[in-house]
Formats: sequence, structure tokens, C-alpha cells
Amino acid sequence: MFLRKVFLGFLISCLSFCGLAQSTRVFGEGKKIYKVVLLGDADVGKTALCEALGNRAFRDDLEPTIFAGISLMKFCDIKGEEVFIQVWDTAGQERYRALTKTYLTGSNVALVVFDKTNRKSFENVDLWIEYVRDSAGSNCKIILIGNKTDLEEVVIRKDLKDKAIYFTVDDYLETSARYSGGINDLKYIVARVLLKGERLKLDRFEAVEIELPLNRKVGCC
Ligand SMILES: Nc1nc2c(ncn2[C@@H]2O[C@H](COP(=O)(O)OP(=O)(O)OP(=O)(O)O)[C@@H](O)[C@H]2O)c(=O)[nH]1
Ligand SMILES: [Mg+2]
Repeated sequence: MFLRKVFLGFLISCLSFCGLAQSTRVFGEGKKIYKVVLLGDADVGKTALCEALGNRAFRDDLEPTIFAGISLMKFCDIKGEEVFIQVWDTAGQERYRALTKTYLTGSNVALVVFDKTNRKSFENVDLWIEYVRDSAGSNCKIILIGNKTDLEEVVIRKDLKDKAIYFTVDDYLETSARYSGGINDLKYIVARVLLKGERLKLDRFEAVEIELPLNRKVGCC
């Protein structure tokens, strides 16, 4: 099981170097695909949020992510055109941090997650945002997410306002991956920053996971 994960992680690393990491790819019959990267400390709930975005049920037994996982989701229809997002769920453990920087290449949106019950994860937000600024380019939008609102919170709104970086991000929201709290808002915010200027219909935001076309050439090297 561990070896399988290591192999998959290695494959993902290769793909990221080979061009799958580029933003706004077009695949299949000319469908648009945007790259969204989840990052933040270990255990903050990135994988749980990725599951929630894909409309999958919450699980207590999630294992720590190794390298990163990629999910391709049909995100919404805009004027009859299907929009897809490629969600990169990165590993928060320190030993994978150098790789996380490479996964950020070409991303359209970075979802920087902290755990509202864990102050250290909140303090480290500065570091993750610095990674995004250094590796993803200036066009990448940053959405800050305070997760686990269903538990007793240690980080409160005032703490956020005391943090200079809070005023530099494109949006902030709070979620509970456990109870899907804030997940629809998150979908809406991601769609809004990606497709600004488009007329958005809230009821069309359905993130449905589809098969990752790893066997297709996605503008690869
Ligand atoms: N109560 C509660 N637990 C959560 C929530 N989100 C995640 N968890 C739990 O927190 C633990 C860590 O969640 P993960 O999604 O694996 O965390 P991660 O950020 O992906 O961690 P790494 O992959 O190691 O970087 C798991 O036991 C989840 O079930 C939440 O909103 N509320
Ligand atoms: Mg994870």
C-alpha cells in the first residue's frame, strides 16, 4: 500500500515536470481545465476538503498524503460550456515541502488551509503563501481557508485581522469538511475567481469527479 502510494507520488511528480502542471489546459473535446492546488500544514484537512469538493462522504480514517493526489472534477457549466478543475491535494508534512513548490507551477488558484483548532497551522500560513507567491506566479489567486469549524476553535476572526497577510489574499472563508460547512461557498468562490466577469448560476455548481485521464496526452512533453 505504501509502495503503491510512493509510486503514484513519483508518477505525479513526473507529470508535474512534464507539463500536466500547466494551467488552463485544454483536453478532450476542447474542454477548459483549471489547476487548483490545496496546501497547508499536515492534518489541517486538505484531503478531507478535496473529498468534499468532489461530493464524497467525510472519512475519519484518512491517511496522511504522500507527495500529492490529483482529482479531476467537472466543476460547473458556463453558458453551456463545461468547466473542469484539476485539484492537486498536496502533502503537508515537512519532508515534502520542496515538492509542493513544484506542484504549484502554473496553478490558477491556491487554497491555503489552516486548522482553526491549531494555532501553529495558522502561524505557518505566511510560509505557505510565500511558497505560492514564489512558485505559482502573480496570476495565481489565493483563497485562505480556516477548516474544522465544527470543533472548538482556537484561532478567531480577530487573530486573522492582526495578521498582515490576511489583507493580501483574494478571499477568506471557513469550512467544516466533516459537515460540508462552507463547501458550496468554497465552490462559488473558486468559480468566481477563475471565471470573473462570467454570469454565474449558483445552482449549477456541482463538482462531480470524473475519471482522471492519465492515459490521455494532456499537452505532455
Ligand atoms: N472534526 C473535523 N475533522 C476534520 C475536518 N477536516 C479533516 N478532519 C480530520 O482531520 C484529520 C486530517 O485530515 P486530512 O484531510 O487527512 O489532513 P491533510 O491536511 O490532508 O493532512 P496531510 O495529508 O498529512 O497533509 C483526519 O482525521 C480528518 O478526518 C473537519 O472539518 N472537522
Ligand atoms: Mg492529505
